[in-house]
Amino acid sequence: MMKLYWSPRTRSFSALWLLEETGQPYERVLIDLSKGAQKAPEYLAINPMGKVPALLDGEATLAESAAICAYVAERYPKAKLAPPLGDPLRAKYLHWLFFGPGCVEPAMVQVATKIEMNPVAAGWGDAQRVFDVLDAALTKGPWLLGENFSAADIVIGSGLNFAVRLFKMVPARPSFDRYIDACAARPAFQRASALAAG
Ligand SMILES: N[C@@H](CCC(=O)N[C@@H](CS)C(=O)NCC(=O)O)C(=O)O
Repeated sequence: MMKLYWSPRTRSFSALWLLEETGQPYERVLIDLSKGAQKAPEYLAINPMGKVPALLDGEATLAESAAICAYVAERYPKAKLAPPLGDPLRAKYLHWLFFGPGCVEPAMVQVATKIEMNPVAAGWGDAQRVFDVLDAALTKGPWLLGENFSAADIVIGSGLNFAVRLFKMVPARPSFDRYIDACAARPAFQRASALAAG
């Protein structure tokens, strides 16, 4: 059985939500950040970054929340959380999956820290552009791939939920509200939220 190393109220949320979407059994292993458990040598052997989440699956280990979402979506194809190889929808799936850690995450950090960067040099441009692009992509919906919900929605939906609803770092927009509401209406999201509340 897969083991998810996690902690409440952290970026573990997307991995939790995705595992709940698969309906597969998995074990949660709490890493107590307040006690520094993330720096224990046994945990650093799983994720040398000393951060949650991380996943153990037999002999395989990985970290980085978006990578865990991609891995688990491929591991359980019956859950239909990733377009299969050869499906043209896979192009947009990968685009949005990488847009999460590559653009949304640094844009959120930029909003929180107010650090100014040269937008030509910064891979995400600037926060305004990232949220404008997401706004346009989400205006049609219901999901990033149209009618097909995917792991990319879990990565982007978790990030937007944190940025717009939980931390109110990014102003709400009609497309964000509709999308976050659609994410939050999913039973797996609700189960993950209950777990993540600690
Ligand atoms: N890029 C990582 C970021 C993970 C991350 O920053 N986790 C934080 C909690 S939200 C953490 O474990 N912090 C503990 C520490 O740095 O000591 C991912 O997406 O999984």
